[in-house]
Amino acid sequence: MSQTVVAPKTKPRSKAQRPPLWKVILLNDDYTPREFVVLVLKAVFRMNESQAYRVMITAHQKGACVITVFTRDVAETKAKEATELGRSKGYPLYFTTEKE
Ligand code: TYC
Repeated sequence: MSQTVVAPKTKPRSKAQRPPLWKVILLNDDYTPREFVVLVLKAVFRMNESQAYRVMITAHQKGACVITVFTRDVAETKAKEATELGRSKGYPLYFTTEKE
């Protein structure tokens, strides 16, 4: 006897279940030392050395680099935390957020 196996319908999750995501963006500046940018990326965004280095060098060369996406609250908190780490050392290091 042959049987037709029907794959379960996978309805896309409704918008209500998928909160909009916000990008956290690293902006380049002329003063913050590269090593310090890498340190902040590792500390705040839990990146390893090579991930952090790649993000830093991309921002350095292109002016900005998307680091990650989070819900709005988390994105804003992380961006603020990272920006404040730079500020605490007197650097103009800046992280911003943008709706995806
Ligand atoms: N441009 C900085 C320098 O040359 C390093 C840097 C890289 C700063 C990325 C910020 O987001 C940044 N020292």
